[in-house]
Amino acid sequence: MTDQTAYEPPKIWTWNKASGGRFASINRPIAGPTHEKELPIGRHPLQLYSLATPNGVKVTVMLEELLALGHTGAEYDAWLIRISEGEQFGSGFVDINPNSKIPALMDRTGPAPVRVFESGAILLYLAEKFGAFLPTETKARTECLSWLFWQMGSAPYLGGGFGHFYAYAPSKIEYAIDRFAMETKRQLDVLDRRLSETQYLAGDDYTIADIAVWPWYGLLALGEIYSAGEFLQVRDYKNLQRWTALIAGRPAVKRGRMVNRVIGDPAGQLRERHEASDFATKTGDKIEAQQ
Ligand SMILES: N[C@@H](CCC(=O)N[C@@H](CS)C(=O)NCC(=O)O)C(=O)O
Repeated sequence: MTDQTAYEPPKIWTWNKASGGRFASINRPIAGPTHEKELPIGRHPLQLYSLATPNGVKVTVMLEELLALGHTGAEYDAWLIRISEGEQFGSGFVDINPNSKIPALMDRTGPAPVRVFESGAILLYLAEKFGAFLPTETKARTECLSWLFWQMGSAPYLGGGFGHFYAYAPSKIEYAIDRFAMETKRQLDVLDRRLSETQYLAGDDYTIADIAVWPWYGLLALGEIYSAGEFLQVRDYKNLQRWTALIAGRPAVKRGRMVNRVIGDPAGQLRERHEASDFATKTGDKIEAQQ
């Protein structure tokens, strides 16, 4: 490892060494596919290619919420994309998301398939398609979209900034951890103050804003990402804690969290989801018991 305090950037950056740290093996400075690989297609109108990271969980929670509301057109196949094995760089995946990141959705409902990438765009697409979890009145809709876009702009500081330097970087750099812990706590305070005024982020109703924010900031508030609950003193944010618990209790959130999950308690892992009944019959513990 280079001594970070002594590092002088060269005139031109070149990709000549592994950066170290978790996920270093999948990082590249170029886009595009690395290999030919078609994606599987199941029998439902919606085909999701994902993994149960916070960005992936937003979409599976949304789909489970839509199904719980009775929207049968939201039936979906959720295929696993193992990002640590570079599956996001397969040609079929890149055709759906040129940015090579999960989640990616293909809507095959109509004669011409529609691709959607970026989790916020997927939530908005589904909310508009089914007329759910997005207010129609201008002021309320705008508030909802403001929080949705807040999440999309803010979470990279939490994940790519704080989470990366606190949990994944090969060495602990005080400057970087301080900078991003400061920003993360500020963001937690933004949410806590907002949730002192309203039940949900956009107002009285549960919307795609909550569905986008919860898998990042709710899970952080529960101490479930980056093992950072104590470090960031997340219990202090009382209104955030109230909202986090409220959403964690929703059955669709519990199901959505299980889809495309490959870590943790086997009973909480549904690696691929093709039918609603898979939650009862195909979780990791059931598969292990059959072997
Ligand atoms: N802004 C994107 C971010 C998606 C994203 O960062 N996905 C990560 C997992 S959470 C990923 O696929 N990483 C693989 C890679 O960077 O190669 C979204 O919200 O959809």
